[in-house]
Amino acid sequence: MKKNFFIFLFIFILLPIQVWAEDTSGLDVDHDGLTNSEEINKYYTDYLNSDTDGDGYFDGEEIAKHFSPHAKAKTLSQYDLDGDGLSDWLEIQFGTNLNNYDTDGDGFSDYNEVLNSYDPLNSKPIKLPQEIIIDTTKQTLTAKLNNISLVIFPVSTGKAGYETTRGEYEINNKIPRAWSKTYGLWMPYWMSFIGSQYGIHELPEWPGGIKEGQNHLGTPVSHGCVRLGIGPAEWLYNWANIGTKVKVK
Ligand SMILES: [Ca+2]
Ligand SMILES: [Ca+2]
Ligand SMILES: [Ca+2]
Ligand SMILES: [Ca+2]
Repeated sequence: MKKNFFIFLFIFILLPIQVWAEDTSGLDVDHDGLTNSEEINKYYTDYLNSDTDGDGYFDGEEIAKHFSPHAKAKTLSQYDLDGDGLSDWLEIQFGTNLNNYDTDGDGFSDYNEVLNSYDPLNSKPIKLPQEIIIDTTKQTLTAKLNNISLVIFPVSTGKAGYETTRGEYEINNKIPRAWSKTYGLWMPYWMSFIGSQYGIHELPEWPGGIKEGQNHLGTPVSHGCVRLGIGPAEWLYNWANIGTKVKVK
């Protein structure tokens, strides 16, 4: 009799409780468009509150529109839940944990790993592929790691008659401050990618210290090189390695 009771207890009470408990992760109890599991394990939102940051928009709606469900009027790119320097948007792209600054537990933060092109999901020092995309139509340069866009900068490429040649290349040399004999000017943060003649560099400087204006960025005015602004040129120079792929389209 006692044995039958326990069988009864298991089949009709404990088993359904167990099944119910397992199933809740796939449910969306607050009806905000995210499953309980996504809220608990991926986005760190309140699975019992459809609007975690109280801004009037559902958590799922915010994620779908690239807004942060944690902060009012901030996009996922503008918010950094764990404060490691890597935005929630990039954490989602790389598959790292939004709420843990060191997802793979190797002592290096997700931000540091991505900035130095290491895989933030693997505790071994594995490098991810870098790529630079130069869009001559949009006049932009995009730095990609593992095919994920890290940053987009405005550039100035070759003007009519001197167009930067489309194609696939790679960085073949880096010089912190190169001198152009042809044009008699300095090209800070020089990285050549078409032979030694064409490269990416900061806005040129004339002898005497006069620098080409920032307002040229976004307009093709160069003789074929790719000009970057103050700040972005240094960032890219430090980020890219010799051998980094460069695609001009
Ligand atoms: Ca939900
Ligand atoms: Ca909200
Ligand atoms: Ca972060
Ligand atoms: Ca790490």
